[in-house]
This record gives sequence, C-alpha cells and structure tokens, in this order.
Amino acid sequence: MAKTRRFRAAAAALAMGALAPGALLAHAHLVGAAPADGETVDAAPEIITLAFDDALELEFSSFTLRPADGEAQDLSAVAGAGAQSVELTVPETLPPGAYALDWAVMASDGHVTEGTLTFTVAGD
Ligand SMILES: [Cu+2]
Repeated sequence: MAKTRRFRAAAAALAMGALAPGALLAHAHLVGAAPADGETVDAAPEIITLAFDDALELEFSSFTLRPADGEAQDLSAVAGAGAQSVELTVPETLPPGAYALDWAVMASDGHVTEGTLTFTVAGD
C-alpha cells in the first residue's frame, strides 16, 4: 500500500514537473477533505479533515478559516507524527454561510504547498 502510494506520488511529481519546471519534487498535495471542496453540508462541521499525499510537518503548516461574513481565524491542527492527514478543530458552531479554508502545509521534504478549500453550511 505505502509503496503504491509513494509510487503514485512520484508519478504525480513527474507529471507535474513536466508541466511546471519549478516543481521538482512531490510536496504534499490535497487528496481529500471533509467537508469536500465545494460541498454544502447540513450540519456545521466540528472537525475539518484534510488528507494529503505526503507526510506533513505541522509545525510549519497553517490553516485559516475565513467566513464569507466574519473574521478569519486560525484553526489548531492535530495529526500524528508522519501523518498525511490532519484534523482541524472548529472552536464554535459555524453559522450557516460560505466558508473558505486557506491551508499551507510543509511536506516531509521541506516544500510548502498551499490552497483553498471552500464549503457551505446550509441554513435551516
Ligand atoms: Cu516537495
């Protein structure tokens, strides 16, 4: 399993290298999330999970939740050593509305990748 995943990451890196000369190695790419990108959820999430394709260095990673309406806040992240996924605790119940989660993570190879996940909490 691990071998397959590593192979896939390497293959993806090669493909990326062909497209973007600046990107030489695997880095950590977002491969899954809950809520999923673009998803509308009925219940406000208490935890947001992000899964990547490489081990993370949490110390050098950041996660900021930006409500369409309201103040951005940094979320604290929990992940085991060498983990490829991270759990973000949402400190309070999110009111209905649109949210963007900016993430920037450092992979075990020291490279930083970043992106934005969006989701919506449905109104009642
Ligand atoms: Cu890298």
